[in-house]
Amino acid sequence: MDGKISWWKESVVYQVYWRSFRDSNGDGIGDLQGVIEKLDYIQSLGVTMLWINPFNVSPDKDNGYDVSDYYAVMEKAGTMADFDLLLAETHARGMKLMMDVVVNHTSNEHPWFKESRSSRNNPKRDWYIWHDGKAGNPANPPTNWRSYFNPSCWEQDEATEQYYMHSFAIEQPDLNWANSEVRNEIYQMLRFWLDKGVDGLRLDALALLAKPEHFTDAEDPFDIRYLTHNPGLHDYLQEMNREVFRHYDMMTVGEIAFATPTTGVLFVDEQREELNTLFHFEVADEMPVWDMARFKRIQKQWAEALNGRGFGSQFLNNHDHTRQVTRYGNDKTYRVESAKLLATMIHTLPGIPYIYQGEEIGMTGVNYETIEEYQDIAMINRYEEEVGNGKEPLDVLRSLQPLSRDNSRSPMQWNADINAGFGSGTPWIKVNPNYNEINVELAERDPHSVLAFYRKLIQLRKSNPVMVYGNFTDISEDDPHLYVYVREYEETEWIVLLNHGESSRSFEISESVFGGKQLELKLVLGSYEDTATQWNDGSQIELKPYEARIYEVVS
Ligand code: ISL
Ligand code: CA
Repeated sequence: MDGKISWWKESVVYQVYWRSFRDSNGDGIGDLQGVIEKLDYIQSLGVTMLWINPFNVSPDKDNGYDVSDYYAVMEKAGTMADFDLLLAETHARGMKLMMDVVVNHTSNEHPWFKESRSSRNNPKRDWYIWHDGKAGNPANPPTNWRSYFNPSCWEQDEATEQYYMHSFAIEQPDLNWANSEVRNEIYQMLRFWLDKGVDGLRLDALALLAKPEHFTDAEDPFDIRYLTHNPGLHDYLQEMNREVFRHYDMMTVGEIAFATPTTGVLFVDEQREELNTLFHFEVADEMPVWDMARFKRIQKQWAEALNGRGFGSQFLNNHDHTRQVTRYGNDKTYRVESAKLLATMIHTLPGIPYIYQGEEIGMTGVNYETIEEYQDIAMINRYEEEVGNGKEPLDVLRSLQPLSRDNSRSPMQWNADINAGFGSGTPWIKVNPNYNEINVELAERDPHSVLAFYRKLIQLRKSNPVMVYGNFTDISEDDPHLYVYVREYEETEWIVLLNHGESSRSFEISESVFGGKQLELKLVLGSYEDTATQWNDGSQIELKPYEARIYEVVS
């Protein structure tokens, strides 16, 4: 990897889903003051940047991803003064702050949309995507396209009889990025926040900005890739970079659904001047259960595509997915071990590591008993659609639970007090009943906790550029349980060994990989306590269930 050295590549990002983090005023909803209260804790992890989910004014149909005023803070979150304080206090602790901006769509209550829908010749009509019914018939939606959250991405509007497009909920109409007035409004809004001192932007749903060239039916409406990667997308991003990004010392990460290594590199190639980094979803959206062979293939292909050209990200879940230890580890017998293993992997693979709040104590997914306890619009809409199609309600509930977005949205578990220490009011979403056993307070007292291990991993990154800039070579090939790879930077060579399995396994480090030399390894970090610090006997390395080790090659 011979890309340039940059501060943002050395980031470790902690994602704060503020409404589930800490409720400072007892109304049951987390808020910005709550985040401020916990900044010392966040700083104690060693992370360099916070990603705060959207907090702009919003009717909150999709937890803030439906913005009705980009220039103000929603009441639930607090005030602009709270935000300014959060930013200042974050900076005072030597950390940076990344905002989450939603520019593919607004809320249907945004004044722009209210104007746009008011008449066919309103000056803002063209700010959104309006179409006649199919073949001029107002009774038929323009195409058979689905939205992420509904059976159709079209909603007919009574006032003018036309349909508007919404890639997500009905209350989230898509902006028309082909209109330069829209683009300029968005750039101005981004500058407003960057001028305040925001250090990074996580850009929501970016792959959807450009709309399909032809509004014709899809062969398979369920394969919603047609909503993404349409012509013009890269022109918008290059313009955004020219108009906004390059004028600030900042970091950008684009949420790029359906990016493959081949298409993904186009967003982050340093020569192209679009984004710094991206999230791809070949794991979190597309790999429902752990699949070692598939995961290795994904990592290898991305590492090859990005090598020397651009920089990626590592995460196994965000606020849209089931928690990683539940989905990709074992959240029962091996909760602690598998949480440490996944953490080691995310922090040692190439790319910027993202920690989703609670992951650092090994929080697990939830299983609410009834549909009423779920809050996620994606889950609720899908439930209604399937029950409406005649399926058995309980079967539908059971089938949607494992991947419900609410799995990661239950309140942060601080201690064993009421509501897990989240706040005194009834939480907007139920706490996970396991908070008596899994919480920050307990983890702080245990030197072998998942939390203690995260702190070590994060510290390592700060003093070892090999973790950031090192080349990546998978030396485990198709072993179905063991993942072993080498990172190499300047004079430093590290070997990472991961046993993603529930029985002990051994690995023979073929010396041919290291030019036939007699290997001597020094332990950098191990997830079990009793690991010898040296290895030089030439025999196989035996790994316990879910064990993770990092070695440095000494000679
Ligand atoms: O949630 C997903 C799969 O579980 C994703 O496909 C996700 O819906 C998609 O990546 C877009 O997500 C982002 O934009 C949405 C918002 O609901 C999500 O929370 C956000 O991360 C609409 O703004
Ligand atoms: Ca609150």
